[in-house]
Amino acid sequence: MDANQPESIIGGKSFTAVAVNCAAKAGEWIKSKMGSITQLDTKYSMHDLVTEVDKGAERMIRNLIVTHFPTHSFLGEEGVEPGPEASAKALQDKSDAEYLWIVDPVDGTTNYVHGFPFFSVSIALAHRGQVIVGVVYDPSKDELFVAERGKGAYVHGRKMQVANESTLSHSLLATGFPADQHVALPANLKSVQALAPKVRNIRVAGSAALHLAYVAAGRLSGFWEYNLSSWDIAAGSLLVQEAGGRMTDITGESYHLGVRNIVASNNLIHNELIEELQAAART
Ligand code: 2AM
Ligand code: CA
Repeated sequence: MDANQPESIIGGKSFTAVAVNCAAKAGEWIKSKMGSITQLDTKYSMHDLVTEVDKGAERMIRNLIVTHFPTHSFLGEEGVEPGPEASAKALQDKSDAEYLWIVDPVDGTTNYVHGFPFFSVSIALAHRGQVIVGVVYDPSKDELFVAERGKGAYVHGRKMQVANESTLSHSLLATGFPADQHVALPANLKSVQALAPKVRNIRVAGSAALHLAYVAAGRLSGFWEYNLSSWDIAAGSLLVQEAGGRMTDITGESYHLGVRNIVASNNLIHNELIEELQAAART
């Protein structure tokens, strides 16, 4: 073994193996609990739900990660107070971490509660602020999306490649309706109104992480959403990049963990998509 090789490379395989193991275990458990929710709480607003399953799944994932990597840091949605300020501060507080696991135990909780089978477990590992492993697991379809930096993105062993649409008019996009009813929701409704006539169609399926995995898999040409948190995006960002896509914020700035207004695409439509989003924001 080369002593000069960074630990991220030496340990790369086992990091990914642990991430996959956590996602698979938590995903199976989440699925087994579907339809048996006894307590439903709201967080930031009546649109922002949390269940005992979100909390239990995060505990399960955190325990597994701590067992394998006791020196690593952990940022999970359920360990942070609700609301955008608390999310941003929690990430800022961990900005010195060498290795940081960023976890959303159930991305798409509203779907989960309603039995709409589009939710996921999202697990990322960042090394000095850069995502090096991203895993998104969809227990409803038993689809596991995995990316390692520099090694490609795979769904059940098949290499993923983003879609090849080169214009918005041929594109299938996805977005999300934010929980914040005052600023982010009206802003995104303007975007939808501007883009809907210009694209093939728009889907709003309710899990940002899974939408990003679908961009990576070439099932969506692009995705945008406002006011997301690091745990909604981190794992999916690497899937998209490793599948040949592009990740920026709405101004075109390259993706980093602090980005909340995310634009993901197959690269080919990216500039056109950003121009339309910015034009809509000016109206
Ligand atoms: P969640 O299910 O983990 O909360 C749906 O548009 C997307 O927005 C989902 O990824 C959902 O993640 C996320 N989301 C829901 N409420 C949110 C909030 N208050 N702040 C940020 N993201 C939220
Ligand atoms: Ca969640």
